[in-house]
Amino acid sequence: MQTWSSTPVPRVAGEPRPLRLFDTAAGEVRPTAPGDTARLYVCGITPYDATHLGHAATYLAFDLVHRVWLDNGHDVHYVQNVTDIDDPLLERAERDQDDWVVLGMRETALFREDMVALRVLPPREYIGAVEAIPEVVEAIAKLMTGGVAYKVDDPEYPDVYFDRSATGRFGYESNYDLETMNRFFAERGGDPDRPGKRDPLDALLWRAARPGEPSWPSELGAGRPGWHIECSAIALNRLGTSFDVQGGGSDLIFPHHEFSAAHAEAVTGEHPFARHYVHAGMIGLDGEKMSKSRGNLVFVSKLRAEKVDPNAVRLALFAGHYRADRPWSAELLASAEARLATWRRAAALPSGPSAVDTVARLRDHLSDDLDTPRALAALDAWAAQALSTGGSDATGPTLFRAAVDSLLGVEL
Ligand code: 5CA
Ligand code: ZN
Repeated sequence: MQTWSSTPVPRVAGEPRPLRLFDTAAGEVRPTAPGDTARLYVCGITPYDATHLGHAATYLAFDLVHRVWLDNGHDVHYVQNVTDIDDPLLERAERDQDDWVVLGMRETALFREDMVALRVLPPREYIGAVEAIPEVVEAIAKLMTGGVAYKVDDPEYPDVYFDRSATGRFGYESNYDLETMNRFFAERGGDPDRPGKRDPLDALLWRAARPGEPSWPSELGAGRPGWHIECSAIALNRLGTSFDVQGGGSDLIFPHHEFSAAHAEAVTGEHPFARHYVHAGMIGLDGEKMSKSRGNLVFVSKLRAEKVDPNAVRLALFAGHYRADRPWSAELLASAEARLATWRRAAALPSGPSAVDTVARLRDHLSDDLDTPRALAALDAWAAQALSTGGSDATGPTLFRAAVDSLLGVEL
């Protein structure tokens, strides 16, 4: 699939700091330790509706990971998928009498436009589930050979499932107890009551063709991929095993990332799938998680149509910590717009205070598990000083502007 374009990110003077991130599996903030090439996988959208501010917040958090690694001199191999075949897409197409392929293409195109507008650096590889079907089938075939994937005993619909006990480590990524796993599995697309499974928590790998549903011929029989194996195969085939960061929103901790890891580790025999599992908090509106199923959505494209400055959207979402569940509100946007205007006035001054220490603090805070609230406070302090007492350093405003652009992705 086509990725999207962006302007290059210039290097900013000063010393970079190694990036530390909270790892869900370890339950603590740990340093990332990429080689020359940092390897990042972030779960992409299911394109049955427009991108809302919850999605945007998650991609913006990982955009900061991307930018901090670039600042640290790494080449970043960033892979993202698009779940362009799955139940929600088929259900929406059916409801709206639309073609699921056209729906997916339309919403994916809109997502790319939204990401460009929000100045999100593109992944190097942007891969659709449909185009990855041959890789998914190959991975499932390996699991079948290893005896950890099985067909249910149903002559009509011989779906293929994954035996969750395959690696002996199931649960290491989420650290959830069985009761929590059961709850989230049922809530988030699992099918605990499907007859014929070895264990209610075993996850679907390959769904045998049903009348009226799209399907692809394969050695497993005609069908379509399950959800978790899609991300295992796409990530493994491009990043290899033990890549640096697997990312997504916290609603993907279980079952999605637990199973993506378990599938991949059962395919390769190697642990871990990813060295860090990093999760962004949920953006809410009016006291509830923003979600397509609840319908309480603020779309990025709608804000763009209202001529809201995308740089203000970035600042509004960065005003809270990426891991915190936090609400979107008109007040949040208004205060981000005010901050943006202040920073712009300060950056336009012919001279100001030195920005060297401010940029060092910006790097310190971002490298400390993307602490954007403190990063923004450090930048506020420079802008306030520049506008009140001024300064004679002609490089101050230019360095301030360059660092805000490269590290936060905000154009002043
Ligand atoms: N296609 C799958 C991942 S393989 C999927 O979850 N798609 S999605 O469209 O439902 O979500 C895309 C990304 O946005 C995921 O990382 C998800 O965790 C994140 N996300 C969804 N809702 C919110 C929200 N309210 N706040 C923050 N992130 C969210
Ligand atoms: Zn995924």
